[in-house]
Amino acid sequence: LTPVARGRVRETVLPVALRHQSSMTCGSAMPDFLRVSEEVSEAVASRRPVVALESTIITHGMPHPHNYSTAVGVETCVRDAGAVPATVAVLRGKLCVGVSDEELQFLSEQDTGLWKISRRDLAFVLGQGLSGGTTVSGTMIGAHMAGVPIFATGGIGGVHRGAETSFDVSADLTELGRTPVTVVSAGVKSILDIPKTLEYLETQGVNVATFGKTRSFPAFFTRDSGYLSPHKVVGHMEAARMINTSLQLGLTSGILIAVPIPKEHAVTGEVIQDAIDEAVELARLEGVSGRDVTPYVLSRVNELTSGHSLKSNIALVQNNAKVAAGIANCLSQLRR
Ligand code: PSU
Ligand code: MN
Repeated sequence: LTPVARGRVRETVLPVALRHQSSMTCGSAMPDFLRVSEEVSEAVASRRPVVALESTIITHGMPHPHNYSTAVGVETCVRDAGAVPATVAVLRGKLCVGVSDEELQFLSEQDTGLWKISRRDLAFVLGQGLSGGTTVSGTMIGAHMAGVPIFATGGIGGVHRGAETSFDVSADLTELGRTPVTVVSAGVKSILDIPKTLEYLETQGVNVATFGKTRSFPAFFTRDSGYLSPHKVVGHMEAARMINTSLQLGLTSGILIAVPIPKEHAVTGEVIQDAIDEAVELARLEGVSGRDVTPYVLSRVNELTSGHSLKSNIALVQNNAKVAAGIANCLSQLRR
C-alpha cells in the first residue's frame, strides 16, 4: 500500500456524546482507533448539519477514475446544500469520519490491498492497521460513533436472489436493525430480491419510507420496483421530524429513506434489466460468493451496458446526497 496522505485532516477531540459513550464502553476518553476530522467534530458539537458518506462505493463499487470524481462531486453536493460531508473509511487502522482529498485519491486507486469493510471486518482491519472502504453497515457504525445521524449512498445491500439456498443476506440489513442512523438511498438494485429485502427489513424493525408523493419503493435505476414502502415522507422537514421522533423515542434501529432516481436519469427500456440478469447468472456460473458477489455483479452490469448504467448511478448518488443534506438541515433546526 502506498502511504496514506499526511496532514490536512487533524485528529481532534471527540464530540461530547462520544466521549460519554467511549468512557462507558472502553474506559478511555478517546478510542485511539477513531479519527473524527476537526470540521466534522465541530459541526457535530454545535449540531450543524453533517451528512456521512460511504467509501466501498469508491474502493469496490465504481471503476477508476469515476469513483474519485464521484466521491469529490458528492462531497460538493453536500456542501452546496449547506451541510458538512463526512466520508467514512478505514485508513491504516483508523476508523476515519471525514477524510482529506488525498485520502479520497488513495481510496480511489483501488489497490488490491484495500478491504471492503462491514461490521464483521472492523475489529480485524483496525487491529491489523489495514485500509479500505466501509460498506453501508461499516459506515453506519462510524457515523454513529461520531454522532452523525444521517448518511447518503447510492444503493444498499439486501437479500440476494437465491438467498433461500445461499443464505446471502447483506449485513447492511441487520445493521439497519441495530444502529440508529438514517440511510438515504435509491432503494436496492434488482440484482437483489426486492420483496425479500423489504420483508427482511420489516423483521429487523427498520422504518422504510419513500421520499416523495407515493409509496413506490424505487429499484435504483428505476423509480418503481413494483413494490411499496410501508411509509412515505413528503419533503425534507417531514423526513426530519420522523427521524427526530425516532431518536427521541430512543429506538436503537435505523431508518431507510428511499429516494427515487430523478426522472431525467431513470433508465428506460430493458437494457439494464437484461444486463443485470446476465451479470447475476455469470456470478452464479463462475461460483462467485461472499463479499465478492456485489462488486462482481456491479462491474459486470457496467461493462454490459458500456458504462451507461454508471451515468445513472452517479446522478442518483448526487441526488441522494442533496436530499440527505436537506434533511440534515431540517434535523439540525429541530434539534437546536
Ligand atoms: N450497491 C451498489 N453499489 C455499491 C454497493 C451496493 O449499487 O457500491 C456496496 C455498498 O457499500 C453496500 C455493499 O453496503 O455494496 C453491500 O455489499 P454486500 O452485498 O456484500 O453486503
Ligand atoms: Mn453477501
